Amino acid sequence: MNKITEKSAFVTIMGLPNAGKSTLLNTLTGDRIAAVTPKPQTTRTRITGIVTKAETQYVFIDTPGVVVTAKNKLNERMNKAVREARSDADVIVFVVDMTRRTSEAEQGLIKRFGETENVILLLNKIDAVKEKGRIAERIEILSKIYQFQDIIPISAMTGDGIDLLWKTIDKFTKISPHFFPDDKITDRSEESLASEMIRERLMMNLDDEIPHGIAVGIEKFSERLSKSKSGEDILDIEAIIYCERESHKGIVIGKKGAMLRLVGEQARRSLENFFRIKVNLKLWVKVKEDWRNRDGIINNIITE
Ligand SMILES: Nc1nc2c(ncn2[C@@H]2O[C@H](COP(=O)(O)OP(=O)(O)OP(=O)(O)O)[C@@H](O)[C@H]2O)c(=O)[nH]1
Ligand SMILES: [Mg+2]
Repeated sequence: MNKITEKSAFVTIMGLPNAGKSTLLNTLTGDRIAAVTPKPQTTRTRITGIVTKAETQYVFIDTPGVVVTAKNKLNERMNKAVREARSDADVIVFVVDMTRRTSEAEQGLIKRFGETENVILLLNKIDAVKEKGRIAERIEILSKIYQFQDIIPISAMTGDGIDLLWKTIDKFTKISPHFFPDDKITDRSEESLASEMIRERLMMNLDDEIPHGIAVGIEKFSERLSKSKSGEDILDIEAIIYCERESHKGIVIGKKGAMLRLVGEQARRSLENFFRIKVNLKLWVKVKEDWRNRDGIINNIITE
């Protein structure tokens, strides 16, 4: 591509926990880059998804849901990741969950947008909204608080409204060289993607309290090429699941190892689909007390 005609746009995806930000990232990129679960505070760091269409490169930055009252250092780091991603943006897409009523927290975040920021309001999950009057009602409340560049009802899950979102984002592209190679889809390492896929499966299967205290560290990630032509190549992945208490460790392992087997089986399938190679996955569980307040672990496992 001729450098002079190249364009790019940095698009930061922001919102409260569980609004559907990571679902939106995955829909826009067409890849399962970010973990998605029904539990709030799934995303813990900024995750970049890159889409290059002809001369234009779109860099989408999925961020953790803003935690209004941070309870630990991990929460503080999450909010810092949002601030940083926000300052890099050509345009911010602010995602709200239309299956819930607007909250003080939602309105508080919107009030804090500055005049010089470009913000598009996305009314997400409209597939699940039965009374369509709620859409007009929400627009009325939120547009009084801030002058959005645009307001678009979407379903990040079904793709409804996403074409219009692409067209709207196009208005914010700038002449600029591409920041990433045109075939790159994310800035996350393969290890980090693998760790998120495993954590996603843990969050989906474990009851409410434990998932937030879980972290997954990848110890081994290496390909074994088949010695024979007819044989299959294998990706060996070994991971440690960190939890905060001995009692949690028991739950993660489950009766006679049932939970760990279930999570391992589901994670292996996600990994095989994503990396398109046979995966040999080994999981261990370790206790690291109060790791969400320990910088070393947060640095090594969450934000690497
Ligand atoms: N019905 C419906 N559900 C959706 C839609 N988008 C997301 N969801 C669901 O909402 C839940 C949260 O989605 P995520 O994408 O993980 O939300 P998030 O904003 O990234 O959440 P955090 O990372 O915790 O801040 C999941 O159960 C999704 O399947 C949508 O358009 N329609
Ligand atoms: Mg998320």
